[in-house]
Amino acid sequence: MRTIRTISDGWRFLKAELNEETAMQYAARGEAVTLPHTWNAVDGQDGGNDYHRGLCWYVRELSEEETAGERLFLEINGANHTAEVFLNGEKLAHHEGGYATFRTELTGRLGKTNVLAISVDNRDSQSVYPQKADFTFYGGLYREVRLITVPEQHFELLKDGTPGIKVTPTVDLSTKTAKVTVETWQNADAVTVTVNGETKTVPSENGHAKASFTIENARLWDGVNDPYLYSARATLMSGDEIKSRFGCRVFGFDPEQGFLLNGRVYPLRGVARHQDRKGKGNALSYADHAADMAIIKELGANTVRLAHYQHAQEFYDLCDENGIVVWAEIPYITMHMKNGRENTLKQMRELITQCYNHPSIAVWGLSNEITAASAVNEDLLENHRLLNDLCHRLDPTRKTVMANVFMLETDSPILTIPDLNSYNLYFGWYLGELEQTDEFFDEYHAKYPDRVIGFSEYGADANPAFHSSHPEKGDYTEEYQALYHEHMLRMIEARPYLWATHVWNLFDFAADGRDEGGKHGENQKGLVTFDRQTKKDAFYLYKAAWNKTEPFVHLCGKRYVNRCEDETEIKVYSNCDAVSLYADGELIGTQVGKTVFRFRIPLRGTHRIEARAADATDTMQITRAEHPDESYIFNKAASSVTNWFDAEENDPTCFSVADTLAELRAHAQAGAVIEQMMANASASRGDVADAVKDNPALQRMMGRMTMLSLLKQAGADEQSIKQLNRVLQGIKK
Ligand code: GCB
Repeated sequence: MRTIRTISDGWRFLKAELNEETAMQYAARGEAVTLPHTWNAVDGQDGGNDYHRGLCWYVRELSEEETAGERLFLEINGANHTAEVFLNGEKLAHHEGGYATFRTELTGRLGKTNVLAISVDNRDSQSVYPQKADFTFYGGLYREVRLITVPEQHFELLKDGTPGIKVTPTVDLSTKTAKVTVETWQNADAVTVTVNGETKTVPSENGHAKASFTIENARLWDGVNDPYLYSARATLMSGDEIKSRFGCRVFGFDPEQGFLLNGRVYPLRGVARHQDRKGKGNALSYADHAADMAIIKELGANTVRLAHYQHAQEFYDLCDENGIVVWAEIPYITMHMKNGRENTLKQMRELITQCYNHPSIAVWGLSNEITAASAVNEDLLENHRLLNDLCHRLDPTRKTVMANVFMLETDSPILTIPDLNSYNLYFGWYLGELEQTDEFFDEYHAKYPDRVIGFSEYGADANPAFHSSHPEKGDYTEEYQALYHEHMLRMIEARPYLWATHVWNLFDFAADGRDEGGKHGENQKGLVTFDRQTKKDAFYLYKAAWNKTEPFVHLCGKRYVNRCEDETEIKVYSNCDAVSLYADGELIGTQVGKTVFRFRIPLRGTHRIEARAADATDTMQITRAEHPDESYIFNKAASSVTNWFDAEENDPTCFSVADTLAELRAHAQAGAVIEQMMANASASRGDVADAVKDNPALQRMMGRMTMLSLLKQAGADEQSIKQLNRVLQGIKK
């Protein structure tokens, strides 16, 4: 018999860099905490990039009952970043990497009384990933900690946090037959395995056993349509038993057709998810995970990129059950560390070993934007080759992929390493114009017709408190985010070859180093707010495009109540092909179309607006305001730059900041001014600026932008822009 006991309560937490002896000595004075726990739930989310990164202790006494049984193992499902386990002062384990499960055996080390002390450390490191990334590295024992008791003869528990059972289904679509191989690891002579009602006993050689089954007429795991799960059970004579669910499916990737599920074209359209939540950090309950999955289902997505690290097993389970195809990855991100190679390989080994059986996982992500702050040198290439080979060795059934940063040249040798390609592009947000995304993929696809390409990240920040009838890049309004995604949705729909697309991000998440868009410490690219309470308009755009379950209609701009204009646009998102709009009970009009429906209505006082499509309705109230509602505007200083410039009379025969970078550069004198200014700016911006400088494709893109929009994006103040404009106005065209 195997017993699994979650030990959540009774822990003492010491936020102090002590040695284990002192930690145990002072444990009683520690704060009483319940797991899961993080010490950064508050300071990791409030901005300032000053959250506590240190070594802390969790100490707990184990009761006699808890330590009973033949063999006793401790299972830790997530300790960020590095952990050490001590039992009665003796060090039993050291684990590097904050997102995978690891176990250690306590048998033979137990005394009369038993004190468990676990140090968890999220300090800077030269060798454990992640170290540089746009999210908070919450420290803590933030997932379940369990005690597992097994008989003397038992399934393997230690190696890379293995579940002890590996199930490989191979499906022949023409005959609908699945060959299922079940492998187990144990210290016994034989194993009894049951799959789909058939039981076989097979010998174990050198601790490894393999049993094969055939399922005729297999019911496929068919994504959101029918995520059917089988189960495999393995038992030993001793009574130890383990189970795993699995799914019979075939994933295909094609440079023209994109993704195929069970032989048919099945475009992967969805979102990326960071696991954290407002007020809780990464210390989540099952209910939190389930609530996130319910939002993915409501959206109608069929894929999720579980970024940027291994997520909780509960979440991969939810993906299996709901038919959501997963991109899984390790936190090899932003900056390559020359001493980090071993850690990337270890995190990948753990990810694959622990997640192999999940039918929802389609690809292993080797890295994310790894060239953002590192050059493509031999060490980085070698690291990727090793990771890629490791993935193929441990799992020949799945493909590998990387999420590349926009400034990585498309002819970079690194793109030839993984099986599939994918880019994170933020044109229309950080830099450039929306259409440059379309151009990027068109050029890429034309240049590399044999490569499978995807869109691994795109998004724009929005604070649902901010609104505008003239949304523009950088204003953080809900309306700009919606426009941004309308463009991207059209762009994606016109390019069926994109094997997967993932909105960055489903939820706002903590990046304690950020301070923008009216919030401290948050990346606000979510379609839903950090507390999961507010779905921004862009959420409903995708719902209208993807969720086909029932007629649905959404009125945009519900939070944009006070509108200072005589006429206003009412935008409706719907999955129906006709939408009628009513103002104060009167029909304004009916429009036939797809996803986005636009109406204009005159504004006089307060109006009740209603949209109807099939039997779905949505209502809101808006008001004609006398004065602009200041609470809708973020950063008045920045927006006044635009106002100031629009009002300025420039001499059109001379250069100005309204000219594009390329126009300015083409002129000797104006070009010299710009080069000088850019050199000064990039001196203070390090690696990224360097990478931009050396990248001709990016230079071309920037060339098409006006100097004013480049300066605004770089955060230039009004005075410097005026100054430059004055200089340029002195140069005849
Ligand atoms: C990226 C990164 C992601 C960031 C995102 C952003 O490309 O991969 O981690 O959060 O951009 O919002 O800047």
